[in-house]
Amino acid sequence: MAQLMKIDGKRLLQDLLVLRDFTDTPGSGVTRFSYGTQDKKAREYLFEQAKALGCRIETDALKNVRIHMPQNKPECKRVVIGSHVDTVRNGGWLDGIYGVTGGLAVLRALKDCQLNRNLELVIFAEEEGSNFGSTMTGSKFITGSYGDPDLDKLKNDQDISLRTILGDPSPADLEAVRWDFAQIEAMLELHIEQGPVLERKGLPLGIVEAIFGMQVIEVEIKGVGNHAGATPMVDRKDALCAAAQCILAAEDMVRPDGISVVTVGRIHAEPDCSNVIPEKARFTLEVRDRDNKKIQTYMDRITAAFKEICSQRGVDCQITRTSSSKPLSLDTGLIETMKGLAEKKRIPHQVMDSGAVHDACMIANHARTGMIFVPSIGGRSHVPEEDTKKEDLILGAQFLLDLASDLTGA
Ligand code: HGY
Ligand code: MN
Ligand code: MN
Ligand code: MN
Repeated sequence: MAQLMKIDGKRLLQDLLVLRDFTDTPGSGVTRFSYGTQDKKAREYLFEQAKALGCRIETDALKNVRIHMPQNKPECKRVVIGSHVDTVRNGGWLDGIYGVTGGLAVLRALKDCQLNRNLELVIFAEEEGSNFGSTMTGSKFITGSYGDPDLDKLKNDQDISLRTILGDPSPADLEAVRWDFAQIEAMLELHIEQGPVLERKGLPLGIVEAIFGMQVIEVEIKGVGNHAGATPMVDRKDALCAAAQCILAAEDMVRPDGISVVTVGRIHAEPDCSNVIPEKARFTLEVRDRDNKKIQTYMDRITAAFKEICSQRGVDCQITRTSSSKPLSLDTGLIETMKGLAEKKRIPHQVMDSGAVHDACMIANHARTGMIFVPSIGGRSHVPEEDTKKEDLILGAQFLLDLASDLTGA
């Protein structure tokens, strides 16, 4: 019976088109930061859809959301389907939200077949880290890797802390954010691949076996500000030129044909005037790989090189680590189940890594976790051009439904 259940693909695509419009940058991608107006509108829309299915909705102090099938027996083990609704700035219309709407489509299909399943749909808050520079913030509080002190440490660009944004949650509120993993049968996340592999191989489905780890540092270089016209080159201590030399040195260190990746995504010079030699330069740098030792080795080499370059230039260099997550291999038993299901349904697929991090990384340390990928057109993501073929979006959600049905004993 369960295998005959079908995803309503039209509704899924309709949900995605409605949610795409909840953006602060209409016409240039989706910008929907956690705790902002667009985030609120997206949640209201999703809550409306879930309430129409009779679901019960709980929002915790971090604004993670748990959506329970009406007949969920609280004491029974549940399969959780989760992802995020927040985006990067000028991001795509599918990253995160596709996994949430795919999960909603599964709830709808079960409801249409009057099948009571212990299934829960979860929205993880602040997965992208767009507010505070720390990815997977909501799931880090769920799993206890973040706690009360982090509410003050995490501050946005306006220097407002997470604690202020959340209205100063009490220790009891934070305690209630923690999941009782004894109740979790498995966690599944449906996501776009965000890379080129599946499209290049012409495969509609990816089964994730390992998720890269990452370390992020913030580098602040302090030189001497001065007049751009009256200061001879030999007398300069230009913070931005020092930063530029550091950034290219980091890029040179990472092999172009290797797995490790290094990215400087944010940079800011002060006072940021065309006729003033920059006194300060601040930038972020992240290293990712599937091997934690490699990440550490690169990070050690890069930070040592930065110190060397800055001392030669006579400028000061302060480095702080802002966030990190360890590489993680997902549950081998669940991978085998997913491979078996794909074979049974004759879906061409491959087992693969994820260079992007996901809330699945945090949950997988506490419960069986599986990730399903669908191809990204042109292998692009975190940009307005992010897209996936409609038939692939529907196939991924159908696979999620069949997998969730198998796991919940449908
Ligand atoms: O950065 C990432 O990998 C994820 O999109 N937050
Ligand atoms: Mn994502
Ligand atoms: Mn993302
Ligand atoms: Mn002047």
